[in-house]
Amino acid sequence: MTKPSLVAAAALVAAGAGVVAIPAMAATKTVKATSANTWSPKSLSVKKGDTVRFTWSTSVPHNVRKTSGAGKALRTGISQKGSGSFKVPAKGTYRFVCDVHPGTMKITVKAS
Ligand SMILES: [Cu+2]
Repeated sequence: MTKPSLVAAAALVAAGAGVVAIPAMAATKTVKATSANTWSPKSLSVKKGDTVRFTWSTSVPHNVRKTSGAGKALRTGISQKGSGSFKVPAKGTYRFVCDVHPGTMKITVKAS
């Protein structure tokens, strides 16, 4: 190989590397139950592929249930201490509630 062709090959490799999409690292976002029987935060923005993890450890029992959005169902048992995780499969809007406190413990998760 002559030197010019090496340079051309290197340029091609560099150009190719530029168009390869580097997947973003999937993140886990945590949502916690508060003593006021709300989720904190009350709304959340995530990326497709992220995991939303709900946790609670309070004097009052809770659970988490997905009420809308794509993907698998999520419904945990009701207990004073527990958790539930949902991997967001696609862009869109997802809603979750606690069945014990559906009026106050609801959260909208928007995935982009
Ligand atoms: Cu609750």
